[in-house]
Amino acid sequence: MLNVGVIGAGVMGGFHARLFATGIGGARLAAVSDADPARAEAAAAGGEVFADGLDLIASDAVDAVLIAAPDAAHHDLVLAAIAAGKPVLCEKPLAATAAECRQIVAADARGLVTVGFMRRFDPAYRDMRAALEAGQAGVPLLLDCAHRNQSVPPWFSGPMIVTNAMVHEIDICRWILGAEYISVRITQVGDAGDLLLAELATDRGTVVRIEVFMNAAYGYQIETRLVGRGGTLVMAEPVLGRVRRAGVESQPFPPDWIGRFADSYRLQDQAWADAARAGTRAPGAATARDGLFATDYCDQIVAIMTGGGAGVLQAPQ
Ligand code: ISE
Repeated sequence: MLNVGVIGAGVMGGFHARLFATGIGGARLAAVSDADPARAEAAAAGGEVFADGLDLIASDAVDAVLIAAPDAAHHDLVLAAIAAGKPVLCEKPLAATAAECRQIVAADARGLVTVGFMRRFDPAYRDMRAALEAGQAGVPLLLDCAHRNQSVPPWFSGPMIVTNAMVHEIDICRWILGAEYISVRITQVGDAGDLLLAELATDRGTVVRIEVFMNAAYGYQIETRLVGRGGTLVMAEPVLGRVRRAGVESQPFPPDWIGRFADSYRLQDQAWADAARAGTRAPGAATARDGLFATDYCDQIVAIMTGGGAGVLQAPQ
């Protein structure tokens, strides 16, 4: 049995803690830490409670660590888990800056670090990647993505549309195509700064087009279409149950990403726990290096967005 400690008991930490307390085979929730003791206690479901994540990492009761603390704390916590020799699953981003990610990559010689890009475990994305690999679309020309949130809180500021939201497409499109980005053109639509279009060229010739709309109002939705020379792949969206009423059929959207990706988080956490028990890495999971690439590309995109809207992207080192 793998004893998992969860650091952070906010929305994501609380969600992961529930998964390990109730539904991940071969693993159990051993401990939770949070600066707010009541929140930690509520999420711990009877496990040990710590005020400081570093104490949780050092505890003999914890075999593996899941980090869902605020982004700025990731770097120190991940390095502490590596130093303790414990497998660690860190929510994205791996760290707040590319320089911090680089330190983690350098320290992670044993490959203990996994970054929580959970879309890599989403059955719909996996199907699309497998279909592409099986030649169903031929040569991929365009990967067209939309990422819409119902609304964002007031503290969600300018660059976060890239570093907090678009970062998922930056990672998953690299993963689907096996390609790196070489340039980007950004269009900010409207005055509110809540709709962004990015057109990225890749080194394999495919164009990646990403719409991120943070205040789409109607619900949370992810749409992805891969147009190839030999066929088009349209990503399936989970159907939440249709309502037929008064001559109309309607289909609800989830209010947020947990509704859309609950299954992906579960599959990710299960695969990570299985691999941690076996002393290996979960196939397909994002490594520390993938975390560095995502953060580095996002930093470059933010700089380009601020400085005019189009520019060359350097391969992260
Ligand atoms: C949020 O932080 C996430 O990580 C979600 O997966 C993403 O879809 C959302 O746009 C972000 O704000």
